[in-house]
Amino acid sequence: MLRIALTRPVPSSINQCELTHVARTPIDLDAAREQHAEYERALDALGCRVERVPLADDMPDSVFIEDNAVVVDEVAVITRPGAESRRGETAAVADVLRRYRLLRFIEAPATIDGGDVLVIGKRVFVGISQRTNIDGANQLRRHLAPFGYTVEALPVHGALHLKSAVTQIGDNTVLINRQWINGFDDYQRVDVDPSEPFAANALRIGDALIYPTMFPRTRAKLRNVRAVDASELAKAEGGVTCCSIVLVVN
Ligand code: CIR
Repeated sequence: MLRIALTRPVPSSINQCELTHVARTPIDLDAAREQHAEYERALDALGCRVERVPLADDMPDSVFIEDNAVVVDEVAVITRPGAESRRGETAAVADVLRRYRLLRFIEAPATIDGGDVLVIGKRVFVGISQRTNIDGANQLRRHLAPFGYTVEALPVHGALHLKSAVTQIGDNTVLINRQWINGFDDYQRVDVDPSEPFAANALRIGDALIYPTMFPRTRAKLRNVRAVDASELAKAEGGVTCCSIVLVVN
């Protein structure tokens, strides 16, 4: 079993990124690139083979590759991102994923960002957000149902994406900000510290978590953490799940 982590370099246009809930502050390109490199080293240290999709320097949000595809063991569904400025990102990601998976495509008028999709076993949770609409959830269901997945749509309030509000941190455990999302009562829930509303985004690799240093209070509740400084990319409203697509190949 091999884990591949697809990443994409930080473009020099990142200061033109989309922003929804975060006020624009200057992003230091060198610092962002150094943090991204640290993130790739963390993936490597946790056993992933890091594979880079070519730089898209004129696409400000292209480093946030998670939004471009939903990948499960059997298929990769290429998204149609909710922000029009991001729709050009997907073609190069599809070209790489084609090596590893059967491809399916979300078509207009549906929109969906990978950040709105949380896969836990055969249950797929889709956040209905400013980026992802009901058509997006329904098309995803049609693509995944043949492989035994169920798709559950739920509204996201106050957060950019579902995975800003909840991520999986153990087989049966989620990290959650209940101000932004309801449900998940079938799981053990670890609440973010109330002073750290953005702290629910953790990237699980095997039994370990890649997790931002910025949230020390919530981090104290977590086990087996590999901490990374993700503060510069956070200014572009990105978290740790957004910067990779992790897939297993046999
Ligand atoms: C955007 O607004 O699309 C980017 N600035 C941030 C995307 C973050 N992606 C994610 O959480 N999956």
